[in-house]
Amino acid sequence: MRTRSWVGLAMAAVLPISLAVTAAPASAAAHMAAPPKVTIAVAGDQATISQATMRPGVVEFQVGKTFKVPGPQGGPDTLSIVRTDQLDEVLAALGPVFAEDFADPASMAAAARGMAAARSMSTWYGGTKKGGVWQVDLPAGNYYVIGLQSTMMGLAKPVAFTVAGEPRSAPLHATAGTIRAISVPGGNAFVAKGMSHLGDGWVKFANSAKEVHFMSMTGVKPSTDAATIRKAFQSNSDPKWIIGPHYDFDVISPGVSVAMQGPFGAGRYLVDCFIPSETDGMPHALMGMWKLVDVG
Ligand SMILES: [Cu+2]
Repeated sequence: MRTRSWVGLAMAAVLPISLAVTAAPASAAAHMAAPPKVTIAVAGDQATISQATMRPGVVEFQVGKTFKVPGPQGGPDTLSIVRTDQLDEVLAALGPVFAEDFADPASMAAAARGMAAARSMSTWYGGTKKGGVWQVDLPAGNYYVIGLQSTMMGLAKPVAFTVAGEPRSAPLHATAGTIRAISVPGGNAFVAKGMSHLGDGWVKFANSAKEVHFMSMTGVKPSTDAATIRKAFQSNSDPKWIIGPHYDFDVISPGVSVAMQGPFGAGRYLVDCFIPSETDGMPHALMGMWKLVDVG
C-alpha cells in the first residue's frame, strides 16, 4: 500500500463551505455563546485568515480555497494551525521528514529526529482541505495558518495570528463519536467509540499519545477485515477493497482535541496515521496504528 505524506490529507470536498465570518462575542457574559467562526484560505502564494487576533478559547475554523501542490503526488494542500515562536526552526526540523526515503535507514532515523525536534518546538491544532470545518480550543500564543506541503516546497507563505486576552469558555461542539490516538507498548494505536451512531455528524479526534498524529478515514468494502489490512500493508498491490469516501484530518499534538464537522458517510472505514515514528521513522500505520471502524 502506498504510504502517504503526512500532509497528503483530504477531507475531500465532502463538506459544504461557508464563507460567513462572525466576530467573537463581545460580551464576557456570553460565556456559553457559540465559538467565533474564522475563515482560513489562500490568496496567490499567501495564506490568509479572516481575523488576525482572537481571544483564548474554542474557535471554529472554516477552510476556503487552499494551495495547489504541483506534480504527480500533488493536489490540494491542507491548511493547518500551528502555535510556535520558532516557525523557521520547525520547518527546518521537518526537512528530513519530507525528504524521507523508506529504503534508507539513515534517512528514516533523520526523519525520526526531525519529528521529535518539531514536536518539541510547536503545537499543532489540526487542519484540513477546502470546505472542512473544525473546532479547537486555542490557548494564548503566537500562531500560523500554514499549507505545510506548499510551504516546504517554497511555493507558499504562512500567515501569523495572535491569541490573547480574556479567555472565552464556549465548549467544543458536542460529539457522540470519538477517535483517540493513544500510546501503546512499542508504538501508537487508535481507539474508537460511539462511531456507529454519530447523531448530527460531528466527531471528536483526540490525541492522548506522546507523538503527533493525523487521522485518515478511507471507506472500505464491508467485508474488509483485519487480515485484509495486514496483508495490504505488506504488499504493494493496489487494494481492491478501498471504495471511499475518504476523509482526512491533519496532525494534532499530544493533549489536543478537536471536533470535526461531518457528515461522515455510513459504512466501514480504515482509520490510519502515516506520520513517521519518532523512534525509527517508520509510518505509524505500519507499526499498528490503524483500526477498522463502522460509521453509522
Ligand atoms: Cu500517528
